[in-house]
Amino acid sequence: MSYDEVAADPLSNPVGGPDPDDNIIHLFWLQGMGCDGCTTALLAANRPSLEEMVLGTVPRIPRIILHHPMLDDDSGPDFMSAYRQAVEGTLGAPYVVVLEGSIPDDQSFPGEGYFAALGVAADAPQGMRATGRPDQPLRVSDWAWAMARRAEACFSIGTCATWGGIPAAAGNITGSMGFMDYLGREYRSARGLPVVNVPGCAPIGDNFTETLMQVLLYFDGAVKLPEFDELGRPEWMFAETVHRHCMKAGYYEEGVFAHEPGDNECLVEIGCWGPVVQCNITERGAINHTGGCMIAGGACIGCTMPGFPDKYSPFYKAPPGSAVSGTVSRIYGGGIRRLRRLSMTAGNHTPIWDRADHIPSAWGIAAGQKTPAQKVNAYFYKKLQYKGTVNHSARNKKQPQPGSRDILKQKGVDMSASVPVLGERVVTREEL
Ligand code: FSX
Repeated sequence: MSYDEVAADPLSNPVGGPDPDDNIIHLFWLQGMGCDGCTTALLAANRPSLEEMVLGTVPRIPRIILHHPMLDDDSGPDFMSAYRQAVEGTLGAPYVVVLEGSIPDDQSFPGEGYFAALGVAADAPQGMRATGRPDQPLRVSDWAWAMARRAEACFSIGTCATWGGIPAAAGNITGSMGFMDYLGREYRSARGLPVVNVPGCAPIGDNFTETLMQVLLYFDGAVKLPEFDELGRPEWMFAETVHRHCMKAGYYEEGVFAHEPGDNECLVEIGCWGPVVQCNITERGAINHTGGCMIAGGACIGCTMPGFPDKYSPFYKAPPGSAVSGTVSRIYGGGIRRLRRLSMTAGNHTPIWDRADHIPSAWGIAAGQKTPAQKVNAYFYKKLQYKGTVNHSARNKKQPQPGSRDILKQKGVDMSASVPVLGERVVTREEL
């Protein structure tokens, strides 16, 4: 069942929910050509966290039995036996497969060559290619192919597993590719799903755990199948560009640009591709809604995109398109910025002192000290602002001038004696 078919009947659940008496699901982690950053991202996830998933504390989600080459207690044949049972169909429970890192093209090697391995020939399930000695490593590419057939769903975590990523960049000899590329366009899991893709180098851990939870909730019948885009990404995470939610986007709008990484301003002129990159890091942050590339002062290098890294390199150069958009932004943004400064200055002063010649605090400009630009801006701005509604500017003018003790003192009033202010007697500090 494809995404399209499921979308036509969103609550369809072709296999049914997990057995409530046996509410577990195995998660087999495969590591291809990567840097283990995806595992680090998984460990940093907290909505939900790996701990919550393996403890089975997420409502309506089966408890996850994690099989991970780096995180498992077991090793050797004890660790590999569950992988073998999954391929042979004797595991006794459903499972999903998660691939981290890309699949190298070691299938092209006749015989025993490999770039990424898991287990040895002695661990091989029936039918898996295992040549040579019993201690000969088994290829991850063979495991991925053998396990995908019975998997409830297959996930790519990270850009390497999704599109090929750095191991597929120019000059790499491994011929690496993404999980979807490897399994083929027609691949569907036991539940009818194509490979689910959660890119990013490294990915946001929460993007992965949230997607996994959404798919498991769908299997449970609790929710509709989540929306995925035409590239198999969670649509709600990757539809928007980095720039749209970037905390530095306001600088771009006003035509103010950073000169070096770490500067506060928009980073587009020092190599940021955020305006054309689909990623939610500026919304979600890296870990626990904190940090992330632009938040930490780093330019977006397009790491979630299929074209990464070659279509976004060299990372230190500004994207060619930014020369045009940046120049336009400097011209109109510069004007907008100056007008906003006028409004900001006005907004930083209280209306009660607008007519006074003596200002008792920092948030007022003496009437005689306003610049012509401030006066003109205030006049027309207020006209437009209050048009068709209550004119608070006019009402402010009818307000009595407050009797600040500072102003009274400047006017020569004896401040050692109590004074009447607005008809009331104000006592001195000494009298208090
Ligand atoms: Fe790739 Fe994973 Fe980049 Fe690394 O292992 S997505 S190199 S940060 O983390 O595969």
